[in-house]
Amino acid sequence: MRNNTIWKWTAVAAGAMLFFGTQAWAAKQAPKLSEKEFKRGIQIYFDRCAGCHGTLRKGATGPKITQNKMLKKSLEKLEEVIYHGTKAGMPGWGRTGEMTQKDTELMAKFIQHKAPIPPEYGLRAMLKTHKVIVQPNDRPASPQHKRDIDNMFGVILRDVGQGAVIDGDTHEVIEKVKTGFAVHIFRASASSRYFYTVGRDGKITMIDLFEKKPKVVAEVKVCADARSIDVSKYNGPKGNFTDKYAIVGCYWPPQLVIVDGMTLKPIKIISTRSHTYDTNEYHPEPRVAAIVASHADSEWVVAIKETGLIWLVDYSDLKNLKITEIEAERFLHDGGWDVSKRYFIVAANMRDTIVVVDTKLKKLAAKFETGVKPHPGRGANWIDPEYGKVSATTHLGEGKITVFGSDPEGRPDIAWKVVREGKTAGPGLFLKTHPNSENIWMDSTLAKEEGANKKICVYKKANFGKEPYKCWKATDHGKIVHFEYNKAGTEVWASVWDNNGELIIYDDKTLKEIKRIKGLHTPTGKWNVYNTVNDIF
Ligand code: DHE
Repeated sequence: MRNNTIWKWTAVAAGAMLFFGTQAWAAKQAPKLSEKEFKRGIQIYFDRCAGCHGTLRKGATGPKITQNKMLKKSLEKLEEVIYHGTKAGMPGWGRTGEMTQKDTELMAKFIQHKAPIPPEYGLRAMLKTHKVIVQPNDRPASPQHKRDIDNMFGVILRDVGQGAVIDGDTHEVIEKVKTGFAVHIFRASASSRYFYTVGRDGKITMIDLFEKKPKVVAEVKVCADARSIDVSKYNGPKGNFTDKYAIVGCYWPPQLVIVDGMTLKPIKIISTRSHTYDTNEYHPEPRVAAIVASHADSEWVVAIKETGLIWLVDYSDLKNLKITEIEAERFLHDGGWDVSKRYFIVAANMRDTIVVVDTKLKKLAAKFETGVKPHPGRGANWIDPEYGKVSATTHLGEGKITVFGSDPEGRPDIAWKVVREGKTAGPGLFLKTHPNSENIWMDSTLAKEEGANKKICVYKKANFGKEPYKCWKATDHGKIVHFEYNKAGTEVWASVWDNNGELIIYDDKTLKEIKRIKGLHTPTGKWNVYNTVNDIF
């Protein structure tokens, strides 16, 4: 027994020596960087790399790039990868002009250093940033304009830290408001009155659409790095929670933050640090990916990327919080609802898998492979003439759209099975449709061939072949990214993403261009109020 204990301790000591020895070796090998260069490395890593590789560089959508692994590669090799990108999907930051040659050299050296661990971010720090610009009681009781709020669009102007609110009827930019840096998504409140935005810097803003011109009425920074936000939507026997709370999903620190839905005052922080669903290994950085508000109960459906868990967070009693933990798949990312709004469909992109959760039974419904790195955005749902209710995803890793059955009650034979596949103009990010449309639109934003990321492809629901019905070059500058329909489902809006950005508005029936809204800096995602509140896609 005693011998056993001695052996155990000897093994621990030997392990520790090996570990610290490796650390010392690593520190010795790391190329020299001045304090100023190291700080610049931290900033560039946060802006360009952390989203895919993780703050602690343990890997997710991109591979693990820890110091020990990077020290085994030459600086020349690392510079080449950072400058030119890889076939596996890493962007060529130098090639696209987003990093200078000098920065790629700096970053090659930076990743041969140990990943600096950013500080935690708690309630006290959050409260210091909290501002209620217009108190709820001082806000107008009814709209102070004649516009149709339901047909307004919120548009991200990514690199200038702004959001534009555009009138979907007149196509007029009503107002540009200050938001967090590189806002990732807009979500409309359940009541349609507010837009909530979340910046990559973790700042959230609440925009009141009743004001004469859309106005930020509250803001707070709740994370150092974030991507997702949603509101409480439940109104039933447990009470009326419409817009009572909002929830923010942080990348760093890895946590969920629940805030008051009317003032954004932070109420509760829930850490997501836990163990991977399959190997039960502790993960120090499980980042929060997509969040949606359940239609079946007082719950948010929260996808936790690195642990592969989906949490159903019940907001009906925050003092006695209940979380249902569903084992799903690792590296969960983006997702949305099927047409019945019972099934949450989300990509586990690095496992080439789509995961489906039944929010009524609160259980995993299915997992199946679709292609290389599925990326549905919020997805697309329609009625296929042969297969009935179907849903679809595009892919980050290949130019492919995959269509699968999504009606377990009506067509159990093909539910959560791939029924169709088609080509797109290249690896893409988003697809979109609308119940009143005959078409499905998709981008190829990540395509590397000359000009392919400037294309739009459209498939016909009634005649879905192996090739798109039509693909065309939509712009001679920037890249095409993301689509949104107007409320009636008659127009499709596409973003041209660059510093001289614009929105192209198409007639969905004829696929003809109606208008370009110019003068928008780096427009990316956009959300129509009605379609967002009602989860129409
Ligand atoms: Fe996104 C959705 C994370 C890169 C534009 N993006 C999401 C969601 C997550 C996410 C978790 C789901 C939020 C939800 O529904 O609650 N995105 C990430 C990343 O980690 C990644 C890969 C790298 C990063 O550092 O951010 C990344 N995303 C991008 C882009 O490069 C895009 C095109 C422009 C940008 O802002 O950086 C981009 N992501 C979007 C958009 C959505 C989105 C427009 C929402 C789509 C929708 O229709 O709702």
